[in-house]
Amino acid sequence: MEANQTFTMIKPDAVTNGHIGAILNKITAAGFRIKALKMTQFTTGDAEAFYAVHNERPFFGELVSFMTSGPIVAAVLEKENAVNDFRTLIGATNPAEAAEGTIRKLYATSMGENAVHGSDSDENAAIEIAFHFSGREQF
Ligand code: 3AN
Repeated sequence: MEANQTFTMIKPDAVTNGHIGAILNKITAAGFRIKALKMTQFTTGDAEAFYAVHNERPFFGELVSFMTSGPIVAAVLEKENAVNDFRTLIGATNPAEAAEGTIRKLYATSMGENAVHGSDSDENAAIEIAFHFSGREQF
């Protein structure tokens, strides 16, 4: 299968709780290659734009306020079947329902503060990668 890319963020809860290294380790151990990586922080405007698809959802305000509450680590990951394989590695949105051994099962605290983001399609991965990284930041 052809290698493709997905986009991830280690969210403010996991950064604050000291899980950056452990999460990156799990990602590379699962066969993903890191093609871009940076620590950054969303402004309110950035977060509202990034999550615009959710702006009618009841948790939108909570989501924006959480995602701007501290730094994140953004990354571009490459692997065969990257989008789907990464969703499997991170587990269900609600950590209580996430499978054993998944990143959310290990490191997430709640449905909102769920440790990591993973793109849900190739199309959205491309949009999310372009949102965070210029061409010269991708290797
Ligand atoms: P996923 O991140 O698994 O693709 P989505 O796309 O349904 O999940 O939701 C995007 C983000 O919105 C989630 N990662 C989570 O932080 C937040 N979120 C989703 N559902 C809820 C909820 N019921 N309450 C609070 N936050 C939520």
